[in-house]
Amino acid sequence: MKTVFSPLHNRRTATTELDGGILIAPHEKPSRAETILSRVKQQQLGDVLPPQEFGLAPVLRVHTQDYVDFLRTSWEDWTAEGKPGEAIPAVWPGRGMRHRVPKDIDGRLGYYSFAAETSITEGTWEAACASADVALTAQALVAGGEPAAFALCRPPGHHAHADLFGGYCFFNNAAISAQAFRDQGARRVAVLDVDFHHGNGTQSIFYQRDDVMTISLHGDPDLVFPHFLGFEDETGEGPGEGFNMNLVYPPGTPFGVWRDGLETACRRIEAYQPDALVIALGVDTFEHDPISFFKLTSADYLLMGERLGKLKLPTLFTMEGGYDVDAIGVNVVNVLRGFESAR
Ligand code: OKP
Ligand code: MG
Ligand code: ZN
Repeated sequence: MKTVFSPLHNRRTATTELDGGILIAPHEKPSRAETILSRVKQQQLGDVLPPQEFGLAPVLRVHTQDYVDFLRTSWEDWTAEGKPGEAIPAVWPGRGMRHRVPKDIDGRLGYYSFAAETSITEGTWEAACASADVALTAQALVAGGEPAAFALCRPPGHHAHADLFGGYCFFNNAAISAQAFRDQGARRVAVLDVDFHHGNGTQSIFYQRDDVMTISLHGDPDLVFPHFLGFEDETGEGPGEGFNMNLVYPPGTPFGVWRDGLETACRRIEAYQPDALVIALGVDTFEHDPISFFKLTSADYLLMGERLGKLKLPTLFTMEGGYDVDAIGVNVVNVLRGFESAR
């Protein structure tokens, strides 16, 4: 399958992540994408293409205009105030407070975020735009008849809501792509999130809709990020009731257990009969991932890919998490090769 990749991912080079009360070097770093790209080439997965530019119209199908404007200007607004470091939110509209957009940049950072680990930096906007273009270019390949394509997105996207950044995510590349499939005539689209973390942004964007089904397998949010969404009783709302599924697992979960959830998810997708499938592909389910607690091995990713391939659906993979950089290339390409072996 073809891979879409942009060197502009490199415009996002944050130096800080708030973790454990100190600022650490971010887990979500440029070498992640470069390592995956090297493995794609070394394993000859297929051609590597640059993205086309789609502009903001397809992004605005999923994100609000005011959020997009905020992201575009936030670094400028931050530096104009003479702030010495990276732009980190530190205040939020808590319970009982007003949900209105303040003028001040500190206020707007809080209004448009749900977490503080993710700093906005010079180049973040450019990288986020390039990441969306990567997803949309791969989506166009699949819409144009390719059986599958790999969008090597960075920064990732699945935590981003219509108007919230956080969890290393700014634009929700999987949601933007799912909406693009719909806008190009797909009747139903399924988004399956196999990243270790709950795809809270994707869930939230489609929660009241039955035309995009969202399913996520993830670590129990009672114990891990994003903490405030992703429980199994969240099944959708209004017309969307029955079209969101969360499959939650405890610390130490091995592939033998996780795979039952994958099977449940795949059967639900088969019953839904979508015209296209988007896989939010994170490999932070890996046994040695530094921030996660599942126990998948590198060989397990081949089996994961095989099951996904058996769905026999036009499939777009968008890159999400995975923080053991030494293994990330092997694990990602194992999913994609496993997928192809089943077709
Ligand atoms: C992004 B993606 C580490 C806390 C990390 C943020 C996790 C974001 C994950 N001590 N909190 O889903 O891989
Ligand atoms: Mg997930
Ligand atoms: Zn993750």
